[in-house]
Parts: sequence; C-alpha cells; structure tokens
Amino acid sequence: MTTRGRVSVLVGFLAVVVAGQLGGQTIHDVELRGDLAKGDYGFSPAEISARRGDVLRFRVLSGAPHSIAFDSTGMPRAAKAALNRAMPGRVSQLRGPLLVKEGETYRIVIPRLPSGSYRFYCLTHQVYEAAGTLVIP
Ligand SMILES: [Cu+2]
Repeated sequence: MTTRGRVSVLVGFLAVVVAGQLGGQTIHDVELRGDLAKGDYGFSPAEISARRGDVLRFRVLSGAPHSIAFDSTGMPRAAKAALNRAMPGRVSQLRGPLLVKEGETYRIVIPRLPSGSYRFYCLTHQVYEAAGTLVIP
C-alpha cells in the first residue's frame, strides 16, 4: 500500500470513530432550579428519555445546594448496582454529591438499565417535590 493509501485508510478509520462517538452519545441537559420565596424547586425538563451511553448533565441554575438521588423503590438490584457505579462522587446508595454553586454540573453516563422509568429527586428539596424521571425506552 502506498503512503497516500495508508493515510486515506487512517483518515477513514478516524472519521468512523469520531462519527460513532458523536452519533451515539446524546447529552441531555437538565437544569436544577430553586426559588425559596416561591417555594418552587425542580428539574427542567422533569422527564428525560435517554439511552445507554447518553449523558445526563445536571446543571445548577439557582437555589443551591442541590443533589441528585435516584429512588430505589422497586428498582431491580442489577439496575441499582449499575447506577451506583455510574454516579461519580456518591455520598451513599444512589445519592450524588452536594452541588453548592450556581453553574456547577453533575454528569452521569447512563449505564445499561432495563427499560422503564427511573425516578430521581433532589435530596435537599424533597419536601418541595423536586423530582424528575429518566425513561429508558
Ligand atoms: Cu434542590
């Protein structure tokens, strides 16, 4: 094979790799908002449909501190284990770290999970029913 041939094979290979990463992974931005005066705390959007390998990118808009926790009620054991592994800096089972600053982000790469709905909530604002749902189709 000529040098030019090898280069074009390499370029083709890299193009496939890059396209695979960009095409296969969707980033879902979810804002955490809070307004003490209005008693309004929540996630926007509150429902996210996503697939394995996608990224949930939570971002503190206002009303910190917030933290993301998944509701383990009825969750299969394997799903719990997978989610625990996928949550960086956990403080306990299915509970992420405290996000204290505006603009702070928390990323979860969605692991292999059975199809279904996974409820998550803000640990610090449960009383305001700040919650959302991750739907795995
Ligand atoms: Cu909160």
